[in-house]
Amino acid sequence: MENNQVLKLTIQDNAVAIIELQRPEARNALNLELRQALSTTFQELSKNENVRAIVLTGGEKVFAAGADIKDFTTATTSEMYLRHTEQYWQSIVDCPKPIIAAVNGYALGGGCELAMHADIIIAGSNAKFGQPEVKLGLMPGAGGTQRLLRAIGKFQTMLMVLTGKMIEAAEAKQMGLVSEVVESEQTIAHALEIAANIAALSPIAVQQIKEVTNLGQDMSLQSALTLERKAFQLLFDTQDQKEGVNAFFEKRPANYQGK
Ligand code: DAK
Repeated sequence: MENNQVLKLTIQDNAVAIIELQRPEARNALNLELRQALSTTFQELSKNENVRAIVLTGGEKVFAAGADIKDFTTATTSEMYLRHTEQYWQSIVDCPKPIIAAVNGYALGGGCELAMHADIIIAGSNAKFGQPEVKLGLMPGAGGTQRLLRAIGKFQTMLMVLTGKMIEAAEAKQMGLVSEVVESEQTIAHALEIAANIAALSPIAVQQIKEVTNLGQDMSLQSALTLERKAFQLLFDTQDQKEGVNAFFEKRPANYQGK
């Protein structure tokens, strides 16, 4: 377990890592320190062979209330540009391992954008999603307009980003913004269960599936289908693929080594 002031990292024996944001006094607002810590942690976990799936959570009460608004009070355009905060988000985008967001309470602005960097979103029934930047005379800046658009379509996106309206968990599920809604006390446990299931599968297959699914949504269908087929073929050169097929016929659980 690794602790710094704004984030707690736990790596379990089952190859599941848990990242918990820890700025409760500011509703887990993403200040520079927290963004840097997230970035470094995702870089470390990407390389750590003992980690096969990652759960990202803000804990029981709040996921994240967005960027730290204190960082915006006097900032000028050139200061904002020179902060290059996109580099911190990029470490999450580049993480090849599956990320499961466990969202309780508010996921607003950069918090909603952070959740959308995950591959699976488990929401507690108390979760609330929103992009309220417009109410601050701003707009989403870490993918809010574009990731929402791809997840829920133009008209639901426009309603959220133009009004700053908050969406409850059940509605978010209906829209396609979350994968599953569970009782709030169960959010983290359920995300951990899904992560454990994925961590027991072949990490090479899992990572190929993540990569192809994410890349494919911005490609033409024909190119994406070709990418998918090539990745499928590539898996035949892995020991895990042979192990998976043999285990099926031998009626035993597969033991995937990631080779
Ligand atoms: N920043 C800083 N402090 C925050 C905060 C935030 N986003 N959200 C809450 N806090 C602080 C409050 O100021 C308060 O501090 P004290 O007064 O106790 O010192 C404490 O947390 C508790 O907040 P509340 O008293 O307001 O708590 P409630 O439970 O009543 O309400 C709330 C919770 C989350 C509904 C409310 O605090 C709220 O509306 N917060 C602001 C939400 C918001 O507007 N978020 C969007 C921020 S803009 C970019 C990347 C990302 C972004 C931009 C650019 N680049 C890569 C370029 C992202 C932008 C944003 O997210």
